[in-house]
Amino acid sequence: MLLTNMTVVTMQGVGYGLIPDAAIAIKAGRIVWVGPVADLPADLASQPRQDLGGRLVTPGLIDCHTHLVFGGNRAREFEMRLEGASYENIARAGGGILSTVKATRKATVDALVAAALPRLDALIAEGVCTVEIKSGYGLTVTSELNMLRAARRLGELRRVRVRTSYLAAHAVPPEYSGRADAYIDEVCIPGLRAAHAEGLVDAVDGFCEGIAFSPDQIARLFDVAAALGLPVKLHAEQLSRLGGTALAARYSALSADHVEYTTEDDAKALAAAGTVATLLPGAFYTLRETQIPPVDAFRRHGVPMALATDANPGSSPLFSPLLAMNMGCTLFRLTPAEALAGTTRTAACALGLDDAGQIAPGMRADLAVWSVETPAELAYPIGFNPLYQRWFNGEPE
Ligand code: DI6
Ligand code: FE
Repeated sequence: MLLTNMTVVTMQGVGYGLIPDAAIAIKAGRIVWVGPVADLPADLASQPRQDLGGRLVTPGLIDCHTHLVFGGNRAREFEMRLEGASYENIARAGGGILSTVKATRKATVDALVAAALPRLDALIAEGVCTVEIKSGYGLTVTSELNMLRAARRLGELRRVRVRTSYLAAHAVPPEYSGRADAYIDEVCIPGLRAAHAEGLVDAVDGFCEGIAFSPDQIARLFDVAAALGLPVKLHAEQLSRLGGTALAARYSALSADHVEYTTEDDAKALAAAGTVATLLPGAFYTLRETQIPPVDAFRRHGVPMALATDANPGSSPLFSPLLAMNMGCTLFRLTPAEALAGTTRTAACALGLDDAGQIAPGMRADLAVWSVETPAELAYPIGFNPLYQRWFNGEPE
């Protein structure tokens, strides 16, 4: 198959890597050639063609941080925050994450899948081809495994690639109240071994925060992940500075996520470790935070920045990667090119994937075709979706 008559945003090298009047050749789900149509090799020129009408083609989007699988919703908590309660106070009073835990424990795998499908469809409708999905609302071995089984099932029901993260270290459940260490030893670690044995874990995640787990507790879990050969990532420095970013760097994490309270020294450590900083403006917006992640320090030290929805029922009920890009620009002052890199090339790094997020020979043919003229038009509008067509694994829909 040969795609022609488009501008390709390769996301190769620095910036967009634009190729005007381009062609892309696809074979067996992979890109085999991309370049100006004038340079097309003769053997490819005779392939069946699809004319894309002068549109813009980017890599299929990658949402590298979501909590798409959960039971219930937190609309009441939204109202409580508007009445003056804070996110942390609600959490400490047993609401917040723990209220979603109650609903998630009651749900069957089928019910979790059914509830998550429309959320996943919202991402797909905006050109998402790869999505990361975390556990973390079960907090028992069985319920965490069920969340991951639901995530895997979603990847079978839709034409999308799902990468799972095991996030049992998300909150201390009521039955372990005041005994976070015992929870790590008795649930998180055995649950990780069980989930890994079932092939359910692509990465291990944690929430390093005053309302969740300390760096030492997370480190014990990460030691087990390392022994199992699993990569790690971490919710770090979202609401306060506990040293989670430095911990993530020490374990050569794929990513440190949120990172609002990360410092310049932390940025240096991330750069040295090759760890991505994943920015989550949906949570910043929802919680009306004021501490902006140190984007300038990340730039100065060459820390790659990813950008994701953090789609979840509490701190970031955001199911639009395009709006995440707009928020990344407006709230965090990313350039539109950084925002697009954050949802393509760098998002792939944050998931440890080397075959997605760029348009180049050897990459998966996951593409998003947009009815726009320039790539900045993706991040610029609010609540408008210019997706024309999505290609997944070399097939259009
Ligand atoms: N940080 C987040 O943004 C989500 N989890 C986390 O550790 C929020 C989860 C929730 O509020 O339900
Ligand atoms: Fe999160």
